[in-house]
Amino acid sequence: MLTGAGVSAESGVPTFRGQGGIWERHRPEDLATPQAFARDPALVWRWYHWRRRLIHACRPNPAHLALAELEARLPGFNLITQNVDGLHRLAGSRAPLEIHGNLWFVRCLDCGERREERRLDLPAPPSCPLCGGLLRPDVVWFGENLDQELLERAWQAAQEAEVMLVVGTSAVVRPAASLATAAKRAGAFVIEVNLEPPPNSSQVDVSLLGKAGQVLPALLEAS
Ligand code: BV8
Ligand code: ZN
Repeated sequence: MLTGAGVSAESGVPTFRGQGGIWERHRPEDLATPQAFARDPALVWRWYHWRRRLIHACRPNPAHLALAELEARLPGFNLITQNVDGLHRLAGSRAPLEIHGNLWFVRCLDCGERREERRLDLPAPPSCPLCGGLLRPDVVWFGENLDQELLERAWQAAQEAEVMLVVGTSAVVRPAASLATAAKRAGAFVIEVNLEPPPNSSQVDVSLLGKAGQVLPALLEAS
């Protein structure tokens, strides 16, 4: 499994690209980069504060629940997600590989201390309880490397997959998007679930058009 923002869309979490996406109002390089945070930590944190409050009110939708159920039924099931909203875990997925991090965790710029931070009354960047340094959202920004160990496990899962389901991603962000290509090259049958057909250059064997919250429960029924 590789999921993107489209799997959380029906929970009310805004996607990034396309109509209503959050990149419509902000340029990603203005907010989701280490340079942006260095330049204006208060502005970048305020954006995450807004997203945390919005996502806090969102519940897993039938797509998340169907994936948690599929995991329970299928041995050797791996879920890789680009989403930072934590909804797969909330739906019961046991060990989602959150390759872009999780916005419910923060990390200290100075001492590296990483901790869960669920408070919703933090309009300004919090400071580290250990060293007083600035805390940042524990997510991967553009231009930052992904966690090597997580990425290694994701490549492994992609290369060993017999079937790869790619759900709700525009597949523009690297290296996440390359995971589907790697799976395909290693012989996996690639099924895409999206509102829109894949670009013709894509390596999708079957494209299931529709909302993840409807298609995935139907796939579960049929499995
Ligand atoms: C890296 C966390 C090595 C933060 C995110 C030039 C300069 C510098 C870098 C680059 C460059 N060119 C390329 C790069 C690499 C860059 C990249 O890929 N850029 C892209 C934009 C061209 N990648 C990186 O920088 C990565 N790091 O490469 O390190 C390196 C080091 C130094 C220099 C170079 C390289 C780090 C990438 C991680 C960035 N962090 N998020 C945060 O979220 O706050 S990315 C962000 O996009 C989210 O994580 C999101 O998950 C991800 C992908 O978006 P999608 O999930 O696909 O969502 P999107 O809105 O795009 O699409 C939604 C889809 O769902 C649509 O297809 C829609 O049709 C569908 N949909 C909607 N509703 C539904 C649905 N489908 C089904 N049902 C529905 N109901
Ligand atoms: Zn610290």
